[in-house]
Amino acid sequence: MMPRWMLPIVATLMLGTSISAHAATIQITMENLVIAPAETSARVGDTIEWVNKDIFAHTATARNGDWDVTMPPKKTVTLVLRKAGTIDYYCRFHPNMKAALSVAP
Ligand SMILES: [Cu+2]
Repeated sequence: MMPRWMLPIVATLMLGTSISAHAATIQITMENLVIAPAETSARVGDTIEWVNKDIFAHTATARNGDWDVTMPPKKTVTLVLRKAGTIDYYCRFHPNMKAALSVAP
């Protein structure tokens, strides 16, 4: 049992946690060989949701090697951002498909 006086402190801590954990889910579409939007801003902890609307596979391949995600046709693949920075990425199958992701800490 914790002492009664600690209860408000514990409640405040829990509230603080839920306020800071405002991670967003950001959708990026791949359709007709185009990544839209081409530039996306996000924060560490956010989830990127790539939606492949094409009938062939695409990838989101970070040029700095941080991640390489494959989207099968008509599928959505998610990635939780763990690192800050500006990441240029492209599709390995269609190198003309390019986009950038700015991840704030
Ligand atoms: Cu592609």
